[in-house]
Amino acid sequence: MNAEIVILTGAGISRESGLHTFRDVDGIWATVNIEDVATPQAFARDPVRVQAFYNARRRGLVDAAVQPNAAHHALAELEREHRGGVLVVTQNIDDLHERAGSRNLLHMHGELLKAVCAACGEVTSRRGDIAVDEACAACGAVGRVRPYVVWFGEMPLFMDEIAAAIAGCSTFVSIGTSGAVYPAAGFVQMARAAGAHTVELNLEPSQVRSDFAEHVYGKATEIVPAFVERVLRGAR
Ligand code: BV8
Repeated sequence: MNAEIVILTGAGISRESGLHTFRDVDGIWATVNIEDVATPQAFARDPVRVQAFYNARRRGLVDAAVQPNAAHHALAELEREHRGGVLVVTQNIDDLHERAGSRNLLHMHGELLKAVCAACGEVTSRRGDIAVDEACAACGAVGRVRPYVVWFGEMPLFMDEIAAAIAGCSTFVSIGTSGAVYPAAGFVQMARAAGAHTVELNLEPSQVRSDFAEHVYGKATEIVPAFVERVLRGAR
């Protein structure tokens, strides 16, 4: 997957679409503990609570009020117009990048609108709730169907493709992420080691701000279209 520009996105890019982030004052982790809903142990201990947490987020995402915003659309335009190739690696489990038109896209933490059977690995599209005692349509196992989401302590998806893309890129851009979660927060160091120019676009400095060569702070719907405009006009 050779792309001149690799872009990492986090919850901040979807904030202006109405989806909450995680670590802002009104974020998801302000009202619920990661250990209670976003680990394999939590799922084993209390599947009712974990399924309810993701069913509520899935219902929120399929709400017609939630639409891609100008930042998602700007990245899709950059992919269409930039000849050197663009890859978006998102930590987000929403589908707003796809709906804005991004195609070269990797969901490293999974997708809220998919389910996976922990018994047989079958991945299916899912817009409705997942029931705790659901039987897998492929293998029949009961109670093993879970959100297709990477929990804490689980290996993120597409790590080999992401490492290869970062090793070959000339510009690495991070948008709307606090730099709190690894391995995603370490990608900027991999990009610097590969000689890429590194840019942080965020509402405020992230926890890995000092790893970036360039910084632009502001709301994603304002700074991302402006950044894309600069790149497409030829200036970096
Ligand atoms: C793994 C899916 C290993 C679930 C998520 C020390 C070092 C290295 C690793 C660790 C460590 N200690 C613990 C670990 C492991 C752990 C980790 O990093 N923990 C953290 C808390 C310290 N990592 C893991 O467990 C990962 N796996 O390491 O596996 C392994 C090895 C071998 C074999 C097996 C396993 C897995 C991590 C994935 C967890 N799942 N998501 C779900 O969504 O429910 S991660 C979770 O945080 C979120 O989903 C999100 O994807 C991710 C990052 O959050 P952000 O997207 O950055 O959101 P946040 O709210 O934090 O920030 C938003 C930013 O936006 C803010 O900066 C804000 O200013 C900005 N913003 C707000 N509004 C706007 C804006 N910007 C622009 N415009 C706006 N309008």
